Amino acid sequence: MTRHTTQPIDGQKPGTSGLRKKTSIFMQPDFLENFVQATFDAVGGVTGKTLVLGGDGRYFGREAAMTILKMAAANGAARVIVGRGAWLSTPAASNLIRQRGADGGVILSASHNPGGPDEDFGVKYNMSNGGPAPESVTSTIYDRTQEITGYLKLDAPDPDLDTLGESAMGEMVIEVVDPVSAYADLMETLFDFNALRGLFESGFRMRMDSMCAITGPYAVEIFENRLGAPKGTVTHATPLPDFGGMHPDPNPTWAHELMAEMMGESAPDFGAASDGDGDRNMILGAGTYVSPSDSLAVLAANAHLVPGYKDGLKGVARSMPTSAAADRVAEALGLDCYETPTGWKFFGNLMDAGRVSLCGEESFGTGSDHVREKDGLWAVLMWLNILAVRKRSVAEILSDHFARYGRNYYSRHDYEALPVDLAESMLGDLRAKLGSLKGTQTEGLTVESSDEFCYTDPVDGSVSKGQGFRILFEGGSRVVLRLSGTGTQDATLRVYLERYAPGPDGLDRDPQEALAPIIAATEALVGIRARTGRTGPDVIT
Ligand code: VG1
Ligand code: CO
Repeated sequence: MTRHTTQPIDGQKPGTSGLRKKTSIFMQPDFLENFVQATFDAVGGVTGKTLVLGGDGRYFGREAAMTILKMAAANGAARVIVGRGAWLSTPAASNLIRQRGADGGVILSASHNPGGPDEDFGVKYNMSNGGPAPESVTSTIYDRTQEITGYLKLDAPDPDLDTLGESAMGEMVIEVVDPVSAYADLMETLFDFNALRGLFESGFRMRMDSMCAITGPYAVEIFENRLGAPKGTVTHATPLPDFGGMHPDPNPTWAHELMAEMMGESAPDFGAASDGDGDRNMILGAGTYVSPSDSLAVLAANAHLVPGYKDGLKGVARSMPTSAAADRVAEALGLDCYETPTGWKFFGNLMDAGRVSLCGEESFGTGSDHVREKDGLWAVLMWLNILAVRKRSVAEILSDHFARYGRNYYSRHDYEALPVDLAESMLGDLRAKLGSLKGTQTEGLTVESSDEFCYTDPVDGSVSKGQGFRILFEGGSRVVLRLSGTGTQDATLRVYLERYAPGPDGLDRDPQEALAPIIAATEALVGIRARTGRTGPDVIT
């Protein structure tokens, strides 16, 4: 055991999902070590514990894994289960923690943020339930980073992370496992693999874009090897340290190659993409884009067709900015529906307590209680299984859904790289006038209510304040505004727009056009363009 003296480093406050920084900051002396020691301390030490370790293969991941192994050994951990090459997708890490009964895990990823020496890196701690540490733990981690004076790190040679099997580091066992197999096996327990093989045998064409990120090996194993999809179904299938220069965020802007193929002539029947660490998904049909909020609703309505959910769902949860499309399904099915703050960590208690089995976020995240993270490939398999049973196209399933439940037109507008002061003062001014907005008329809309979302966890009673500004208009339209908690520099303003159309008419409009009055009303009330000088959002999803 070797003790190194250190001193607190500013800026180690975990955000929406772990600590994310420029890679160069993570590579500065003691930066990673301080955060990891603070994390170990915050969870009561790791003496005698078993941990899972892995990440999305981005630049600095392998080096970070080596450091964390040496620290775990010096801190007395009994065993660390590592994905070969320090690779594990986020949902696969969650699964391993649960399946192996580990005490927790460290995930090395900045998720959908780009990777490389000049891009982003991240570290996240997950608990023994397999889910991200709750706010009570992340705030203890942060407190600890501000008072840290030393960390423990074994002076040992770098371990071999490329050979499966066990080795010793000091008193600790390092177990290198295949990152894919346990996860792929779990998927076989949830989905009808025979039906899916039949689907591909019948000539069904799919394109899966892994965006040079971690799902490549998982998707090749599941779709091509186990389900018989033609070789080459999965593109960008090799995880690269810089994601091949791609921005591994599965949305129409960043997955533009896939979009072009799916919107073009002779498009495949089904298209999907996932993000850096494999927890996000985008779903497409030939000529059809499925918004994530609608995807959650469709999965809720059809889950009983999938073997793993044949007895029905326990309940449904969505993050507050996610559209209420899933609420309508929950109501029809008589299910409880929960509204949580942004970030998967808020779903964990609800799943552990058996209150919900399906969760989703508008940010291309969907998942169930099979793990405690959102799960990109799981969502793709859910859609495939539903398509195989219903024998309808993605477009038909979507239009059936809207005809039955109505349509929640929805879009998110992101304004990136805003000066932090400007973004904060804009929202500060909005906060100041929140109480007086009721009754305001603008652009033909009347404000019905407005508030700042505060969440009380129904399981443990913990309270999370300041989780986004909501302005509701009469008639059920709304806008939500909040600042991103995953960026690594400047501020990103997220504006979430929603309008409900009950049908039967007006269900196939362009969302931007359907939302135009709300976009205009938001500008009148908040003045985003006026104050930032921008002419429009940087990313529209
Ligand atoms: C974003 C999304 C949020 C998601 C989070 C982590 O957070 O909006 O819904 O849970 O990313 O996803 P923010 O604070 O930037 O809005 V991932 O795939 O980056 O772990
Ligand atoms: Co992610």
